[in-house]
Amino acid sequence: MLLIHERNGRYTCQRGLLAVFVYVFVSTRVLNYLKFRLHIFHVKQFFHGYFRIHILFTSLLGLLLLSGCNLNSRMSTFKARGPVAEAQLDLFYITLWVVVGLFIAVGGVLLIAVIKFREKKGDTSPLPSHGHGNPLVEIGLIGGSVLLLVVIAVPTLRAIWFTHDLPIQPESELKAWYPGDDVAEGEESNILTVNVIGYQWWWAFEYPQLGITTANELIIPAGKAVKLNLRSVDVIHSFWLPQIAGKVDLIPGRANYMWIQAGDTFEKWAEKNVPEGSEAGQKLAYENYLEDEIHDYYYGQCAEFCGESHARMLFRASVVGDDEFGAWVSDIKTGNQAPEGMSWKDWYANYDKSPEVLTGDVHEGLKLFMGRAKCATCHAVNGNPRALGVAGPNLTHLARRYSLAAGWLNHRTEDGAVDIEQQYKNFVKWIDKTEEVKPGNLMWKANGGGIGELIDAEGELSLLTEEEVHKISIYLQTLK
Ligand code: HEC
Ligand SMILES: [Cu+2]
Repeated sequence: MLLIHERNGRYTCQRGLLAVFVYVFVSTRVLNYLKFRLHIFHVKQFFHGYFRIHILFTSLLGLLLLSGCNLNSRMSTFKARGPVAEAQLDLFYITLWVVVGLFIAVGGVLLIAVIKFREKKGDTSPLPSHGHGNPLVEIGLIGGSVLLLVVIAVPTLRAIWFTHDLPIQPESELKAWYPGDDVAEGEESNILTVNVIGYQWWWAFEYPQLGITTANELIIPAGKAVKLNLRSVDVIHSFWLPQIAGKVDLIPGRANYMWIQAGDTFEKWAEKNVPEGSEAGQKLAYENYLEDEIHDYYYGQCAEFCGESHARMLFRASVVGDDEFGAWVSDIKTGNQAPEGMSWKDWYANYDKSPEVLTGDVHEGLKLFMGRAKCATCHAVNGNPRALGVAGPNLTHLARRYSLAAGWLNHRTEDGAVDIEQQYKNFVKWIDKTEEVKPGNLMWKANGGGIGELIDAEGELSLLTEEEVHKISIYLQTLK
């Protein structure tokens, strides 16, 4: 049970299998040791009993741990929610069935041979004759394997091409669905592009056609193809959003790309569902399909070991409707206001000349954010003209996000709201115990610039106090 509370089911599964493996390995070793070192292998009775318990225990352990393998989780590749993941899942099944067929054929022959030709009590007949060199069998086996390889190769190549080439889909072009009028010139006939940039241990998502940047929570429109340019600023990372698409690496100095799509286009959906009724009725049914099955919250993860906190380099994706997407873009552009409805100009006039008039947790939190705590040297908040840092995630509308620290701390309720109390706790935890939450991360220690290295006027280490952490967290909660 210890293992089964993990964040997204995947670890539980892997660790479960690992645990069974380790148990079997270690116990066989121990058994061998006892047998040969202590010369007690003649005590047949003992081992007979032991083996029974051994097998029983292994199976029970295996079953218990496998029950943690949730094929229905937000990270399950068996619950494909878009054409790319579907193509990959289909390929998996084709390969699986071919291999299962092979297993049954080979295993069956072996089983028959073992049973039919085994030595019976009092059997004195000579060994059965060997039959190798039979041309029919030899050619048949070669031909059979070639055929099976072709059966696997054809769909594999087709899937590789399908997932590699950007799809030609007029309904995915920005001009066909994007509700705003702020698309960069010449981009209207292209599909939405997101630059995914891997950092140790978080993700930046830039939308160059729309002029915005966000971090760790990707927002994409339902039913539209999206191009992802995959870049890394440090080491190799790998973008993996299991329900939407398989992994592609982000390699320094190499321009990889992929396309993803959450949900089918109308045409594809209609093909699968053979809809009846008027066109308007069909469109409505299609909208419902997007709403019910595709608008959702998806889990992703870096899938290439990239250093100390690799295992905590997750990300999330929200798939939303076209209008919601448009509204989100314009909100990110507008950015966040200064506290209590002040203009940034007024706020900074006070901050520069008489900061003591800015009182209360929110103002004081912001003063710390801009000043002593140095948050703004690494973080940008759109709207705030002096928060322009780029070494860390962009924090615009941070309080609307459902997670923190690249998906590691979660504050989303089951029904899709932000859990305000949990969010506060997560902010405090992250600022106060950054290093514990994500070992080695570059916010805590960054060549003297991190918040684990703050110094006072005398040059002595002077970490943020509990009171200061509280104020900053209260301020962060206003970034709605
Ligand atoms: C030296 C640069 C640096 C400083 C200074 C810094 N941060 Fe960070 N911050 C980062 C980096 C890098 C990350 C990503 C860490 C990770 O997930 O591995 C981060 C992550 C975050 C996140 C999580 C964002 C997300 O999208 O999940 C928050 C919130 C945050 N920082 C707030 C602050 C606050 C508040 C301060 C000031 C007290 C601060 N940071 C100071 C670099 C910095
Ligand atoms: Cu990584």
